[in-house]
Amino acid sequence: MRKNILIIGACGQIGNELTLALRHRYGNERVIASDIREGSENLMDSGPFELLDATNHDALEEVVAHYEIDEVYLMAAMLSATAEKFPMRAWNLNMGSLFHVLNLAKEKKINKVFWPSSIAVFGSTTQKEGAPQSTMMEPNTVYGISKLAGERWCAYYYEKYGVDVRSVRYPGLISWKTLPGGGTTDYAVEIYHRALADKKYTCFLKEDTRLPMMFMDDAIRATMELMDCNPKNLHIHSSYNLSAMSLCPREIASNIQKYIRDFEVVYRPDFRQTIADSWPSSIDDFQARNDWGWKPEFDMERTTKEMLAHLKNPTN
Ligand code: AKB
Repeated sequence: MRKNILIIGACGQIGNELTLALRHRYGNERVIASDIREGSENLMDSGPFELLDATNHDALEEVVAHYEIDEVYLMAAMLSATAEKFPMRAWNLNMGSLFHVLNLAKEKKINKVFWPSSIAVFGSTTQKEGAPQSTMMEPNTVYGISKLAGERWCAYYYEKYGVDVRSVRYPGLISWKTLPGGGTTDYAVEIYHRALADKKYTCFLKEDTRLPMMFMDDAIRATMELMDCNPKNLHIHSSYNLSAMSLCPREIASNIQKYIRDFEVVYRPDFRQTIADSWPSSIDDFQARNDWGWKPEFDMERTTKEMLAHLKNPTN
């Protein structure tokens, strides 16, 4: 099918890989990358790019009209750790951009929307192991509050205005192409970089802090599979729980030590420990498996092999 796609926040950790994957599938010219700053050469050189502030409604509307956009993937967001430092800026970016996109869909200027939620929607009153799809949700981070509010607005726009908006609650994402920024799960990427660079890492979470994690290839595939799914099969219009692994820093470190024997990690928890402690350690993604056949392919062993191989030789 011929369609034009806009990625907002294309230079971020997920946006970058998603843009490249969508360009591979739909053709470079049909996938328009946009961000508030320029990104990697790979992204900038492989197709159209627009400098775009996701909170600027008129600029967004202009890009949508100019490229005759059918689908928007709204990946711009301020993540959990940075959002604690700038609560109002985080709220304005995370919610303002979502309203702009949902309203364009309500006005039939675009047909379909993808918007990412997060495990941050859960809080300390949610059960720690196997957090269910529908459960007690009392997030106490700015980011988590914005994601939970966003989920409710997505469901509202679907129910009241028939907007086709799809979403997953991403766990911490492990990737080698683009660094994450400002998240609580960022340690799970930094640890691989430091292991290769100087065989030492100072981790900002305690060694036994277990959180839901996923390798980026799985996350991209999940996103594309959900967007491909026949709407009749989808029963969740807020956001789907999505799961692959449940890992703690000590486990990742000892997995890396299989390949880099003298790799050392010291643990110096900072303010991000409180955020991590409020999140579940694992997620029940039964509904995603049931509705659109979700199944992860990467476990910790495979993730570590991929991370070390690609970071050693990024042209692989
Ligand atoms: C973060 O740590 O803030 C993100 C997330 C879990 O949504 N990676």
